[in-house]
Amino acid sequence: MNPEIWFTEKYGDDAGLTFKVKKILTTQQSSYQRLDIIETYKYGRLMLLDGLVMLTQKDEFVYHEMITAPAVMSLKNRKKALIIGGGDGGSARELTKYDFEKIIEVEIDEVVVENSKKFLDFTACGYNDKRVEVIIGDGVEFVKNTKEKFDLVIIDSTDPFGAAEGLFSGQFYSDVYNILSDDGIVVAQAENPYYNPDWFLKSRKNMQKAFGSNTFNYCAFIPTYPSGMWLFSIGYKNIQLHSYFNEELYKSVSHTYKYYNAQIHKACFALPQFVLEIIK
Ligand code: AG3
Repeated sequence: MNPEIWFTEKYGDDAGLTFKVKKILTTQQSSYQRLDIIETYKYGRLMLLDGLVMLTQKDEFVYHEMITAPAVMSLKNRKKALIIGGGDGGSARELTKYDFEKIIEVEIDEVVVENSKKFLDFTACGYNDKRVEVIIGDGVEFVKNTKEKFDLVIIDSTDPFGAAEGLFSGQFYSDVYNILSDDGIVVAQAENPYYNPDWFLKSRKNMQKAFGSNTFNYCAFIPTYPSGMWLFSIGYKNIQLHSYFNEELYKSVSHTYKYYNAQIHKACFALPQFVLEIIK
């Protein structure tokens, strides 16, 4: 008899999302977290950190396009980009679609980068581009200490506890503000409004402490994250860029998108009433 194996990510004590597992590809304990990469029937390969779904092969395109494209289309300059976290390489892959001169990724956990290269070539292919430099280290420390300026900072973190807790703090966002160029933009994944409205609010409030009314939120639909509705926080150093859309750049890369497009660029900033109530 071949027993069926199912994996469930639990959302608290009484809900969750379950996948039928074809194969467990690797299980490791790093200094920071437990990593599992599994092969599922419906969603292809899945990366879990501490039992939480970080990405699936089938729907990672939504998250990685949406954590990058809306900001990139509003940028004036595309010299240097910084990714904090993002060890699977998906955010780096997206940024290599554009003409950035340099893309630095600061990921705390080498085990995530190494195993992504081994098992998740669909995201780790981002690392093949020569403009991408990976620094294994603490993003909080990097942002505090670097003398460099960046046009774009992407905060591609896990949920806000353990290794990622500092990436949701007010001090961190004010350090990010200081390393942005004059027309710089920051984007952070900001959790979901159903199961973790407090985490979402923390992301928004703390970004607001540094970026004030230049802070906005937008959403995207990612079936394998808790509730399927995912929020992002975005902060502009120069508020005029919130309404700037780089038509020419969009035309040159739009064929590479599977989720993002010009309509989504506008529409994603429209938030449901219950989300507006959370941030009121
Ligand atoms: N980072 C955000 C994942 C958060 C999902 N949370 C959860 N499943 N409880 C994903 C990293 C992809 N580069």
